[in-house]
Amino acid sequence: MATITIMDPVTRIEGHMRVDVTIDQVDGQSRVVDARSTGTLFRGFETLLKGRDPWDAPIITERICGVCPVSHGMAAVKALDAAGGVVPPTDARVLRNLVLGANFLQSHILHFYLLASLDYVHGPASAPWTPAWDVDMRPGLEGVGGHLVQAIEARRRAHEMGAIFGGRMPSPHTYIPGGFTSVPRANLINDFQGHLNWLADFIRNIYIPDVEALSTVYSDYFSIGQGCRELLAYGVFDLDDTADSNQLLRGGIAKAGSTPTDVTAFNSNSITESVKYSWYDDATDNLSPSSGATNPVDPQDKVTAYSWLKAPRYENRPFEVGPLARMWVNGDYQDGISVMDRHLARAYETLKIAEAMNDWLHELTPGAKVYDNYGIPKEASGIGLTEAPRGALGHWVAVREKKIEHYQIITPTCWNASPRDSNEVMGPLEQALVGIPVENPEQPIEALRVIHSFDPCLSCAVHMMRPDGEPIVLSAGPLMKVG
Ligand code: NFE
Repeated sequence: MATITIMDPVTRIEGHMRVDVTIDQVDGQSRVVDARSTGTLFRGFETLLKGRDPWDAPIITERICGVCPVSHGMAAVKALDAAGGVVPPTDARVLRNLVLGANFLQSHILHFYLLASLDYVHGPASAPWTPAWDVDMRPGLEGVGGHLVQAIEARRRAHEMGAIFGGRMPSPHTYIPGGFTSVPRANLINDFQGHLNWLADFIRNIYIPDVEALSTVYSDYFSIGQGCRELLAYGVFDLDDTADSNQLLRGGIAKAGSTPTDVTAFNSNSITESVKYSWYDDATDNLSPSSGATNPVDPQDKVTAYSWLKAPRYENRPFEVGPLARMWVNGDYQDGISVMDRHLARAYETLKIAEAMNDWLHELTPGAKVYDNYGIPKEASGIGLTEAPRGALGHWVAVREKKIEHYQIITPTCWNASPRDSNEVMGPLEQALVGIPVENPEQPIEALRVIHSFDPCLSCAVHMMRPDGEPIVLSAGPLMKVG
Protein backbone atom coordinates (compact mmCIF):
# COMPACT_ATOMS: atom_id res chain seq x y z
CA MET A 1 0.00 0.00 0.00
CA ALA A 2 1.29 3.45 -0.88
CA THR A 3 2.75 5.60 1.90
CA ILE A 4 2.82 9.37 1.78
CA THR A 5 5.83 10.88 3.46
CA ILE A 6 5.62 14.55 4.20
CA MET A 7 8.82 16.47 4.74
CA ASP A 8 7.76 19.75 6.31
CA PRO A 9 9.93 21.66 6.69
CA VAL A 10 12.72 20.32 4.52
CA THR A 11 15.79 21.36 6.50
CA ARG A 12 19.33 22.25 5.43
CA ILE A 13 18.02 24.48 2.69
CA GLU A 14 17.30 28.20 2.77
CA GLY A 15 13.67 29.15 3.27
CA HIS A 16 10.52 27.14 3.86
CA MET A 17 9.84 24.11 1.75
CA ARG A 18 7.60 21.10 2.03
CA VAL A 19 7.94 18.03 -0.13
CA ASP A 20 5.39 15.20 -0.21
CA VAL A 21 6.40 11.93 -1.78
CA THR A 22 4.19 8.91 -2.36
CA ILE A 23 6.10 5.67 -1.95
CA ASP A 24 4.86 2.35 -3.31
CA GLN A 25 6.16 -1.07 -4.28
CA VAL A 26 7.45 -1.16 -7.85
CA ASP A 27 8.89 -4.48 -9.03
CA GLY A 28 9.37 -5.57 -5.45
CA GLN A 29 11.15 -2.38 -4.34
CA SER A 30 9.92 0.69 -2.45
CA ARG A 31 10.05 3.61 -4.85
CA VAL A 32 8.72 7.15 -5.08
CA VAL A 33 5.77 7.13 -7.47
CA ASP A 34 4.59 10.71 -7.02
CA ALA A 35 6.05 13.95 -5.68
CA ARG A 36 4.83 17.43 -4.84
CA SER A 37 7.11 20.33 -4.07
CA THR A 38 5.61 23.20 -2.10
CA GLY A 39 6.87 26.68 -1.33
CA THR A 40 5.05 27.41 1.92
CA LEU A 41 5.42 31.20 2.14
CA PHE A 42 4.29 34.02 -0.14
CA ARG A 43 6.85 36.46 -1.57
CA GLY A 44 5.52 39.95 -2.15
CA PHE A 45 8.60 41.74 -3.47
CA GLU A 46 7.21 42.42 -6.94
CA THR A 47 4.19 44.03 -5.38
CA LEU A 48 6.09 46.27 -3.01
CA LEU A 49 8.38 47.56 -5.76
CA LYS A 50 5.50 49.05 -7.72
CA GLY A 51 5.46 52.85 -7.71
CA ARG A 52 8.97 53.12 -6.26
CA ASP A 53 12.00 54.96 -7.59
CA PRO A 54 13.92 52.55 -9.87
CA TRP A 55 17.10 53.29 -7.87
CA ASP A 56 15.48 51.32 -5.04
CA ALA A 57 15.29 48.11 -7.08
CA PRO A 58 18.79 46.70 -6.37
CA ILE A 59 18.65 47.74 -2.70
CA ILE A 60 15.24 46.18 -2.09
CA THR A 61 15.63 43.04 -4.17
CA GLU A 62 18.92 42.22 -2.44
CA ARG A 63 16.77 41.70 0.67
CA ILE A 64 15.04 38.78 -1.00
CA CYS A 65 17.77 36.51 0.30
CA GLY A 66 20.89 36.67 2.43
CA VAL A 67 22.58 33.88 0.50
CA CYS A 68 22.40 35.26 -3.04
CA PRO A 69 21.73 39.00 -2.58
CA VAL A 70 24.50 39.94 -4.99
CA SER A 71 22.77 38.13 -7.85
CA HIS A 72 19.60 40.10 -7.22
CA GLY A 73 21.61 43.34 -7.17
CA MET A 74 23.24 42.31 -10.46
CA ALA A 75 19.92 41.36 -12.10
CA ALA A 76 18.30 44.63 -10.98
CA VAL A 77 21.10 46.86 -12.30
CA LYS A 78 21.27 44.91 -15.55
CA ALA A 79 17.54 45.43 -16.05
CA LEU A 80 17.92 49.15 -15.32
CA ASP A 81 21.08 49.47 -17.48
CA ALA A 82 19.09 47.94 -20.33
CA ALA A 83 16.11 50.22 -19.71
CA GLY A 84 18.42 53.26 -19.71
CA GLY A 85 20.50 52.09 -22.68
CA VAL A 86 23.71 52.25 -20.60
CA VAL A 87 26.77 50.00 -20.63
CA PRO A 88 28.82 50.52 -17.43
CA PRO A 89 32.57 51.35 -17.53
CA THR A 90 35.09 48.51 -17.66
CA ASP A 91 36.10 48.66 -14.01
CA ALA A 92 32.46 48.67 -12.89
CA ARG A 93 31.86 45.51 -14.91
CA VAL A 94 34.94 43.88 -13.37
CA LEU A 95 34.04 44.93 -9.82
CA ARG A 96 30.47 43.68 -10.29
CA ASN A 97 31.93 40.33 -11.41
CA LEU A 98 34.38 40.11 -8.52
CA VAL A 99 31.78 40.70 -5.79
CA LEU A 100 29.34 38.35 -7.48
CA GLY A 101 32.13 35.76 -7.81
CA ALA A 102 32.87 36.04 -4.07
CA ASN A 103 29.18 35.37 -3.42
CA PHE A 104 29.20 32.27 -5.65
CA LEU A 105 32.25 30.90 -3.82
CA GLN A 106 30.71 31.28 -0.36
CA SER A 107 27.38 29.85 -1.49
CA HIS A 108 28.81 26.74 -3.17
CA ILE A 109 31.10 25.95 -0.23
CA LEU A 110 28.23 26.52 2.21
CA HIS A 111 26.02 24.23 0.18
CA PHE A 112 28.36 21.28 0.03
CA TYR A 113 29.69 21.23 3.58
CA LEU A 114 26.86 22.61 5.67
CA LEU A 115 23.75 21.68 3.70
CA ALA A 116 24.39 18.62 1.52
CA SER A 117 27.33 16.60 2.87
CA LEU A 118 25.44 15.74 6.07
CA ASP A 119 23.18 13.52 3.98
CA TYR A 120 26.24 11.31 3.45
CA VAL A 121 28.49 11.66 6.51
CA HIS A 122 27.67 11.98 10.18
CA GLY A 123 28.13 15.41 11.69
CA PRO A 124 29.82 15.89 15.06
CA ALA A 125 28.20 13.90 17.88
CA SER A 126 26.52 16.93 19.42
CA ALA A 127 23.51 19.18 18.81
CA PRO A 128 22.32 20.20 16.27
CA TRP A 129 23.70 17.15 14.47
CA THR A 130 22.18 14.73 16.95
CA PRO A 131 19.91 12.88 17.12
CA ALA A 132 20.63 11.71 13.59
CA TRP A 133 18.79 9.29 11.38
CA ASP A 134 19.83 5.67 11.31
CA VAL A 135 20.43 5.49 7.58
CA ASP A 136 22.94 4.30 5.02
CA MET A 137 26.08 6.33 5.84
CA ARG A 138 29.10 4.76 4.20
CA PRO A 139 32.66 4.72 5.56
CA GLY A 140 35.60 6.33 3.81
CA LEU A 141 34.52 9.94 3.98
CA GLU A 142 35.90 10.99 7.35
CA GLY A 143 37.86 13.77 5.59
CA VAL A 144 34.65 15.43 4.44
CA GLY A 145 33.26 15.58 7.96
CA GLY A 146 36.62 16.78 9.22
CA HIS A 147 36.55 19.80 6.92
CA LEU A 148 33.34 21.31 8.28
CA VAL A 149 35.16 23.89 10.41
CA GLN A 150 37.54 24.86 7.60
CA ALA A 151 34.52 25.27 5.34
CA ILE A 152 33.07 27.79 7.79
CA GLU A 153 36.34 29.71 7.65
CA ALA A 154 36.25 29.53 3.84
CA ARG A 155 32.77 30.97 3.84
CA ARG A 156 33.80 33.78 6.20
CA ARG A 157 36.76 34.61 3.99
CA ALA A 158 34.59 34.66 0.86
CA HIS A 159 32.20 37.05 2.60
CA GLU A 160 35.07 39.27 3.74
CA MET A 161 36.50 39.22 0.23
CA GLY A 162 33.18 40.33 -1.25
CA ALA A 163 32.87 43.09 1.35
CA ILE A 164 36.22 44.59 0.27
CA PHE A 165 34.60 46.04 -2.85
CA GLY A 166 30.96 45.48 -1.86
CA GLY A 167 31.28 47.51 1.35
CA ARG A 168 29.31 44.92 3.31
CA MET A 169 28.10 41.38 3.00
CA PRO A 170 25.45 40.21 2.57
CA SER A 171 23.49 42.82 0.61
CA PRO A 172 26.23 45.12 -0.71
CA HIS A 173 25.01 48.57 -1.75
CA THR A 174 27.57 49.05 -4.48
CA TYR A 175 25.44 47.81 -7.40
CA ILE A 176 23.84 50.85 -9.04
CA PRO A 177 22.48 51.39 -12.54
CA GLY A 178 25.29 52.77 -14.68
CA GLY A 179 28.08 51.26 -12.63
CA PHE A 180 29.38 50.59 -9.15
CA THR A 181 30.02 52.74 -6.08
CA SER A 182 33.42 51.58 -4.83
CA VAL A 183 36.66 52.34 -6.62
CA PRO A 184 39.57 49.95 -7.23
CA ARG A 185 42.54 50.86 -5.03
CA ALA A 186 45.87 49.07 -4.78
CA ASN A 187 45.52 48.11 -1.10
CA LEU A 188 42.01 46.72 -1.68
CA ILE A 189 43.19 44.71 -4.66
CA ASN A 190 45.96 43.25 -2.48
CA ASP A 191 43.55 42.36 0.32
CA PHE A 192 41.19 40.71 -2.16
CA GLN A 193 44.07 38.76 -3.66
CA GLY A 194 45.07 37.38 -0.25
CA HIS A 195 41.61 35.93 0.40
CA LEU A 196 41.30 34.66 -3.16
CA ASN A 197 44.60 32.79 -2.97
CA TRP A 198 43.51 31.09 0.26
CA LEU A 199 40.13 30.18 -1.20
CA ALA A 200 41.56 28.86 -4.47
CA ASP A 201 43.81 26.55 -2.44
CA PHE A 202 40.85 25.38 -0.37
CA ILE A 203 38.72 24.71 -3.45
CA ARG A 204 41.53 22.91 -5.30
CA ASN A 205 42.95 20.87 -2.43
CA ILE A 206 39.97 20.24 -0.15
CA TYR A 207 36.57 20.98 -1.68
CA ILE A 208 37.05 19.28 -5.07
CA PRO A 209 38.83 16.18 -3.63
CA ASP A 210 36.06 15.87 -1.03
CA VAL A 211 33.30 15.97 -3.67
CA GLU A 212 35.19 13.52 -5.86
CA ALA A 213 35.59 11.16 -2.88
CA LEU A 214 31.89 11.44 -2.14
CA SER A 215 31.02 10.67 -5.73
CA THR A 216 33.17 7.53 -5.60
CA VAL A 217 31.69 6.21 -2.35
CA TYR A 218 28.13 7.04 -3.44
CA SER A 219 28.57 6.31 -7.15
CA ASP A 220 25.03 4.88 -7.34
CA TYR A 221 23.86 8.51 -7.15
CA PHE A 222 25.16 9.04 -10.68
CA SER A 223 22.01 7.23 -11.78
CA ILE A 224 19.58 8.75 -9.28
CA GLY A 225 17.65 12.00 -9.60
CA GLN A 226 17.88 12.84 -13.29
CA GLY A 227 14.83 15.08 -13.43
CA CYS A 228 13.55 16.70 -16.61
CA ARG A 229 16.87 16.35 -18.45
CA GLU A 230 16.61 19.74 -20.12
CA LEU A 231 18.95 22.47 -18.98
CA LEU A 232 18.80 26.26 -19.16
CA ALA A 233 21.40 28.92 -18.38
CA TYR A 234 21.09 32.67 -18.95
CA GLY A 235 24.86 33.15 -18.69
CA VAL A 236 26.93 35.21 -16.25
CA PHE A 237 30.16 37.18 -15.73
CA ASP A 238 30.42 39.56 -18.69
CA LEU A 239 33.89 39.61 -20.20
CA ASP A 240 33.66 42.73 -22.36
CA ASP A 241 31.90 46.08 -22.44
CA THR A 242 29.15 45.43 -24.94
CA ALA A 243 25.46 44.96 -24.29
CA ASP A 244 25.82 41.47 -25.76
CA SER A 245 29.04 40.54 -23.99
CA ASN A 246 30.98 37.29 -24.07
CA GLN A 247 30.60 35.58 -20.73
CA LEU A 248 32.69 33.27 -18.55
CA LEU A 249 29.67 30.96 -18.41
CA ARG A 250 27.53 31.53 -21.47
CA GLY A 251 23.80 31.14 -21.73
CA GLY A 252 21.88 28.58 -23.74
CA ILE A 253 19.68 25.53 -23.58
CA ALA A 254 20.67 21.89 -23.81
CA LYS A 255 19.03 18.52 -23.75
CA ALA A 256 20.42 15.56 -21.84
CA GLY A 257 22.87 13.61 -23.95
CA SER A 258 23.69 16.62 -26.08
CA THR A 259 27.21 17.58 -27.02
CA PRO A 260 28.48 21.16 -26.97
CA THR A 261 27.38 21.66 -30.55
CA ASP A 262 23.79 20.84 -29.59
CA VAL A 263 23.59 23.75 -27.18
CA THR A 264 21.33 26.39 -28.64
CA ALA A 265 20.66 30.01 -27.82
CA PHE A 266 17.64 30.81 -25.73
CA ASN A 267 15.09 33.52 -26.29
CA SER A 268 13.69 35.18 -23.19
CA ASN A 269 10.40 35.73 -25.05
CA SER A 270 9.78 31.98 -24.70
CA ILE A 271 9.59 32.17 -20.89
CA THR A 272 6.17 32.02 -19.27
CA GLU A 273 4.88 31.15 -15.82
CA SER A 274 1.99 28.82 -15.14
CA VAL A 275 -0.05 29.32 -11.97
CA LYS A 276 -2.51 26.45 -12.39
CA TYR A 277 -1.15 24.73 -9.26
CA SER A 278 0.03 27.89 -7.49
CA TRP A 279 -1.94 30.16 -5.17
CA TYR A 280 -2.29 32.95 -7.74
CA ASP A 281 -5.16 34.25 -9.80
CA ASP A 282 -5.92 31.84 -12.69
CA ALA A 283 -6.39 34.82 -14.99
CA THR A 284 -2.59 35.26 -14.83
CA ASP A 285 -1.78 31.73 -16.05
CA ASN A 286 1.01 31.30 -18.62
CA LEU A 287 1.95 34.97 -18.87
CA SER A 288 5.38 36.22 -19.86
CA PRO A 289 7.18 37.92 -16.95
CA SER A 290 7.16 41.08 -19.08
CA SER A 291 3.41 41.20 -18.62
CA GLY A 292 3.04 38.84 -15.67
CA ALA A 293 1.41 39.66 -12.37
CA THR A 294 1.65 38.61 -8.75
CA ASN A 295 -1.97 38.34 -7.66
CA PRO A 296 -2.15 35.93 -4.71
CA VAL A 297 -5.38 34.17 -3.81
CA ASP A 298 -6.52 32.67 -0.55
CA PRO A 299 -5.28 29.05 -0.50
CA GLN A 300 -8.69 28.04 0.86
CA ASP A 301 -10.22 29.31 -2.41
CA LYS A 302 -7.85 27.31 -4.65
CA VAL A 303 -7.57 23.90 -3.08
CA THR A 304 -6.17 22.25 -6.21
CA ALA A 305 -3.06 24.42 -5.91
CA TYR A 306 -0.23 23.45 -3.58
CA SER A 307 2.57 26.03 -3.79
CA TRP A 308 3.38 29.72 -3.55
CA LEU A 309 5.94 29.13 -6.31
CA LYS A 310 4.77 29.76 -9.83
CA ALA A 311 5.88 27.28 -12.49
CA PRO A 312 8.32 28.94 -14.94
CA ARG A 313 8.46 27.20 -18.30
CA TYR A 314 10.53 27.64 -21.49
CA GLU A 315 8.54 26.89 -24.63
CA ASN A 316 6.02 25.46 -22.15
CA ARG A 317 8.51 22.91 -20.79
CA PRO A 318 10.28 22.72 -17.43
CA PHE A 319 14.05 23.26 -17.42
CA GLU A 320 16.63 22.55 -14.76
CA VAL A 321 18.88 25.48 -13.89
CA GLY A 322 22.00 25.67 -11.72
CA PRO A 323 25.72 24.94 -11.82
CA LEU A 324 25.24 21.72 -13.80
CA ALA A 325 23.14 23.54 -16.40
CA ARG A 326 25.75 26.31 -16.67
CA MET A 327 28.71 23.95 -16.91
CA TRP A 328 26.89 21.77 -19.44
CA VAL A 329 25.82 24.68 -21.64
CA ASN A 330 29.35 26.08 -21.50
CA GLY A 331 30.86 22.74 -22.52
CA ASP A 332 32.78 22.36 -19.22
CA TYR A 333 30.94 19.36 -17.77
CA GLN A 334 28.76 16.98 -19.73
CA ASP A 335 29.20 13.64 -17.96
CA GLY A 336 25.57 13.21 -16.95
CA ILE A 337 22.58 14.59 -15.08
CA SER A 338 22.09 13.23 -11.59
CA VAL A 339 22.56 13.96 -7.90
CA MET A 340 26.34 13.42 -8.06
CA ASP A 341 26.75 15.28 -11.35
CA ARG A 342 25.16 18.31 -9.72
CA HIS A 343 27.65 18.20 -6.84
CA LEU A 344 30.66 17.70 -9.11
CA ALA A 345 29.65 20.42 -11.57
CA ARG A 346 29.12 22.84 -8.66
CA ALA A 347 32.60 22.11 -7.28
CA TYR A 348 34.33 22.42 -10.66
CA GLU A 349 32.44 25.63 -11.36
CA THR A 350 33.68 27.06 -8.05
CA LEU A 351 37.28 26.61 -9.18
CA LYS A 352 36.58 27.96 -12.66
CA ILE A 353 35.12 31.14 -11.15
CA ALA A 354 37.94 31.53 -8.59
CA GLU A 355 40.58 31.23 -11.32
CA ALA A 356 38.76 33.74 -13.52
CA MET A 357 38.49 36.15 -10.57
CA ASN A 358 42.26 36.06 -10.30
CA ASP A 359 42.52 37.29 -13.89
CA TRP A 360 39.83 39.94 -13.39
CA LEU A 361 41.62 41.32 -10.37
CA HIS A 362 44.58 42.12 -12.60
CA GLU A 363 42.31 43.93 -15.07
CA LEU A 364 41.44 46.59 -12.49
CA THR A 365 43.08 49.99 -12.82
CA PRO A 366 43.45 51.78 -9.48
CA GLY A 367 41.41 54.97 -9.49
CA ALA A 368 39.57 54.12 -12.71
CA LYS A 369 36.08 55.40 -13.51
CA VAL A 370 33.35 53.10 -12.21
CA TYR A 371 30.18 55.02 -13.06
CA ASP A 372 28.55 56.67 -16.07
CA ASN A 373 25.91 59.23 -15.35
CA TYR A 374 22.63 57.33 -15.27
CA GLY A 375 19.37 59.10 -15.84
CA ILE A 376 16.18 57.25 -15.07
CA PRO A 377 14.29 56.97 -18.36
CA LYS A 378 10.81 58.52 -18.35
CA GLU A 379 9.33 55.43 -19.92
CA ALA A 380 11.25 52.24 -20.72
CA SER A 381 11.53 48.60 -19.94
CA GLY A 382 14.47 46.29 -19.38
CA ILE A 383 15.36 42.69 -18.66
CA GLY A 384 18.20 41.74 -16.35
CA LEU A 385 19.27 38.16 -16.96
CA THR A 386 22.12 36.74 -14.92
CA GLU A 387 22.91 33.73 -12.79
CA ALA A 388 22.66 33.20 -9.06
CA PRO A 389 24.63 30.36 -7.44
CA ARG A 390 21.51 28.17 -7.77
CA GLY A 391 20.85 29.01 -11.41
CA ALA A 392 19.27 31.39 -13.89
CA LEU A 393 17.88 34.57 -12.36
CA GLY A 394 15.82 37.19 -14.21
CA HIS A 395 14.37 40.58 -13.31
CA TRP A 396 11.84 42.22 -15.64
CA VAL A 397 11.22 45.95 -15.08
CA ALA A 398 9.03 48.57 -16.72
CA VAL A 399 9.39 52.25 -15.83
CA ARG A 400 6.69 54.86 -16.37
CA GLU A 401 6.89 58.51 -15.31
CA LYS A 402 10.29 57.57 -13.82
CA LYS A 403 8.69 55.14 -11.35
CA ILE A 404 8.58 51.34 -11.37
CA GLU A 405 5.32 50.37 -13.01
CA HIS A 406 5.98 46.65 -13.32
CA TYR A 407 8.48 44.24 -11.76
CA GLN A 408 8.69 40.48 -12.05
CA ILE A 409 11.40 38.18 -10.71
CA ILE A 410 11.97 34.54 -11.65
CA THR A 411 14.45 32.86 -9.34
CA PRO A 412 16.39 29.65 -9.93
CA THR A 413 14.49 27.78 -7.25
CA CYS A 414 11.22 28.69 -8.98
CA TRP A 415 12.53 26.88 -12.05
CA ASN A 416 13.78 23.84 -10.17
CA ALA A 417 11.21 23.42 -7.40
CA SER A 418 8.17 24.53 -9.34
CA PRO A 419 4.86 22.70 -9.04
CA ARG A 420 3.02 21.14 -11.97
CA ASP A 421 2.01 23.43 -14.85
CA SER A 422 -1.14 23.79 -16.92
CA ASN A 423 -0.01 20.82 -19.06
CA GLU A 424 0.11 18.73 -15.85
CA VAL A 425 3.89 18.42 -16.20
CA MET A 426 5.84 18.25 -12.94
CA GLY A 427 8.70 20.59 -12.10
CA PRO A 428 12.32 19.37 -12.41
CA LEU A 429 12.77 18.49 -8.74
CA GLU A 430 9.47 16.65 -8.63
CA GLN A 431 10.48 14.66 -11.72
CA ALA A 432 13.87 13.90 -10.17
CA LEU A 433 12.16 12.35 -7.15
CA VAL A 434 9.82 10.06 -9.05
CA GLY A 435 11.29 6.57 -9.43
CA ILE A 436 13.99 6.78 -6.78
CA PRO A 437 14.29 3.86 -4.38
CA VAL A 438 13.50 4.57 -0.71
CA GLU A 439 14.67 2.07 1.86
CA ASN A 440 12.68 3.39 4.80
CA PRO A 441 9.68 5.71 4.19
CA GLU A 442 10.04 7.08 7.72
CA GLN A 443 13.61 8.23 7.06
CA PRO A 444 13.68 8.92 3.30
CA ILE A 445 17.32 9.96 3.09
CA GLU A 446 17.36 9.15 -0.63
CA ALA A 447 14.72 11.83 -1.26
CA LEU A 448 16.65 14.39 0.79
CA ARG A 449 19.79 13.66 -1.24
CA VAL A 450 17.89 14.41 -4.43
CA ILE A 451 16.30 17.56 -3.02
CA HIS A 452 19.59 18.91 -1.65
CA SER A 453 21.40 18.29 -4.95
CA PHE A 454 19.34 21.18 -6.38
CA ASP A 455 20.41 23.45 -3.47
CA PRO A 456 16.90 24.90 -3.18
CA CYS A 457 16.37 28.34 -1.72
CA LEU A 458 12.77 28.99 -0.91
CA SER A 459 13.68 32.36 0.57
CA CYS A 460 14.43 33.50 -2.93
CA ALA A 461 11.35 31.85 -4.31
CA VAL A 462 8.77 32.91 -1.74
CA HIS A 463 8.52 35.36 1.15
CA MET A 464 6.31 36.53 4.01
CA MET A 465 3.82 34.52 5.98
CA ARG A 466 0.21 34.99 6.94
CA PRO A 467 -0.04 35.78 10.64
CA ASP A 468 -3.24 33.75 10.74
CA GLY A 469 -1.86 30.92 8.59
CA GLU A 470 -1.19 27.38 9.68
CA PRO A 471 1.54 27.09 12.30
CA ILE A 472 4.87 25.93 10.94
CA VAL A 473 6.70 23.43 13.09
CA LEU A 474 10.44 24.00 13.15
CA SER A 475 12.96 21.39 14.17
CA ALA A 476 16.71 20.93 14.06
CA GLY A 477 16.41 17.87 11.88
CA PRO A 478 14.01 16.82 9.15
CA LEU A 479 10.57 16.21 10.61
CA MET A 480 8.41 13.46 9.22
CA LYS A 481 4.79 12.64 9.34
CA VAL A 482 4.05 9.32 7.78
CA GLY A 483 0.48 8.65 6.77
NI1 NFE B 1 18.15 32.58 -1.71
FE1 NFE B 1 18.81 32.54 -4.81
C1 NFE B 1 20.27 31.77 -5.51
C2 NFE B 1 18.28 33.45 -6.28
S1 NFE B 1 17.64 30.76 -5.35
S2 NFE B 1 19.56 31.74 -2.88
O1 NFE B 1 21.26 31.22 -5.81
O2 NFE B 1 17.94 34.09 -7.13
O3 NFE B 1 16.14 30.79 -5.97
